[in-house]
Amino acid sequence: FEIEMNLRKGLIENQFMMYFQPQISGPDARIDGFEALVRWNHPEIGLVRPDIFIPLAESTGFIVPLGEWIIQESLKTLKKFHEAGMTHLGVSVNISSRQFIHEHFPEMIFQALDQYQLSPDKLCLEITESVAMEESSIVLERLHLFTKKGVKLSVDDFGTGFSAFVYLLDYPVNEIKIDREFIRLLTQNKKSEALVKTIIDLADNLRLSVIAEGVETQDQLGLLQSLGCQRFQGYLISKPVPPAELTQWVNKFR
Ligand code: G
Ligand code: G
Ligand code: G
Ligand code: MN
Ligand code: NA
Repeated sequence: FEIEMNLRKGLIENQFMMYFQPQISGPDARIDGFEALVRWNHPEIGLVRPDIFIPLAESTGFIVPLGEWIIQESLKTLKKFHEAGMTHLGVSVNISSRQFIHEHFPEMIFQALDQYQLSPDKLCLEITESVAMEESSIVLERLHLFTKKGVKLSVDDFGTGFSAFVYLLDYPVNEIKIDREFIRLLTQNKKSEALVKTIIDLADNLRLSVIAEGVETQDQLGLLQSLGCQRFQGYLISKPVPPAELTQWVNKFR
């Protein structure tokens, strides 16, 4: 209870911050978007990682107001780039389960896009495989709604849900994000290479875009390129950075 109070106080007192991690694509490695990643700068504890407070925010329902703030900050940052002429850039935002199925979630998203006058296809919602696969009519209904409106959908941590890939045939999603654990193992053994190749080919066959996350070395990048992957995110390119640094970064790699 006390921690929940702290989270709420944190939002009121502006202790949350958004960091952004560049995503690159194509042979000339241009930045085409960035993933929004929330941070909590606690006055006593210091920087608290989202792994710690997101599950708590989920279980208490605080994820709903926090999630709305995250969307606002992410679209505000994207809008600044669009106003500076970089209208090709998009933003990917992580959406947790409780948030995705919340009654007013779609309305909140469409209202925010409208407020910032951003095209829906410049927003990508990252949901985890377990949310995407949930046998719930509300999830499926919403995936269809967002797709109809042009909002992009990405399956995050792809491959960790031990899923039957078959759900991808029925679900309206645009992108899969290969989990960084597979990328970590990629150059270490042939089995993970085969697995990653299978995921990339599957995405190609289903006309889905594919992005590799957690790319840390030039070897991983080279191997992924040879396997047909064209979008990348990871420390090799840049760690998640605050908005001011993202601006410098984008200007350098535009
Ligand atoms: O930023 P970092 O790599 O430390 O993130 C750790 C975890 O927290 C990841 O699983 C990520 O998806 C999740 N996360 C980070 N930012 C957000 C956010 O804005 N919303 C939600 N729901 N999860 C987030
Ligand atoms: O679950 P999700 O994919 O949203 O998590 C993103 C997390 O991955 C963030 O916590 C981010 O800080 C982290 N991350 C981003 N790039 C790298 C990387 O190259 N290596 C590792 N180990 N983590 C990364
Ligand atoms: O030092 P840091 O871990 O942020 O650098 C990660 C990589 O990001 C660098 O090795 C470099 O390839 C790339 N990079 C290039 N310019 C910038 C920049 O202005 N900011 C950040 N964060 N990364 C950059
Ligand atoms: Mn993510
Ligand atoms: Na992930």
